[in-house]
Amino acid sequence: MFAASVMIVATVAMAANGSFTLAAARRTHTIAMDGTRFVPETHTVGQGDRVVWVNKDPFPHTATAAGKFDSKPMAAGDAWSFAATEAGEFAYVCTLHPGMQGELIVK
Ligand SMILES: [Cu+2]
Repeated sequence: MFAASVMIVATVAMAANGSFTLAAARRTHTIAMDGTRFVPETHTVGQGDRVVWVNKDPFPHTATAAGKFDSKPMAAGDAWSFAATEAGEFAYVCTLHPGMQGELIVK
């Protein structure tokens, strides 16, 4: 039993190391949904980077660029991530609050 526990720990450590190597090459960016706004409203990322939207409001939001990406409704406190593989300038909205607009620029 003891030996099996050690093996599990070693496997987790290797996975953590692999994730760290990927994170160094491709950054992760966080955009908050806060006060019915995207913060920041415009954000530039590198192609291949990961973008994480975090809903800090006490009600649902979406991050939706028609035909490009769609978080679907995210409950309070939820996070949704998207790999920005395609270069371009993507205007997006919250479909639940159409005045809530953002732009993701992927270079
Ligand atoms: Cu919203």
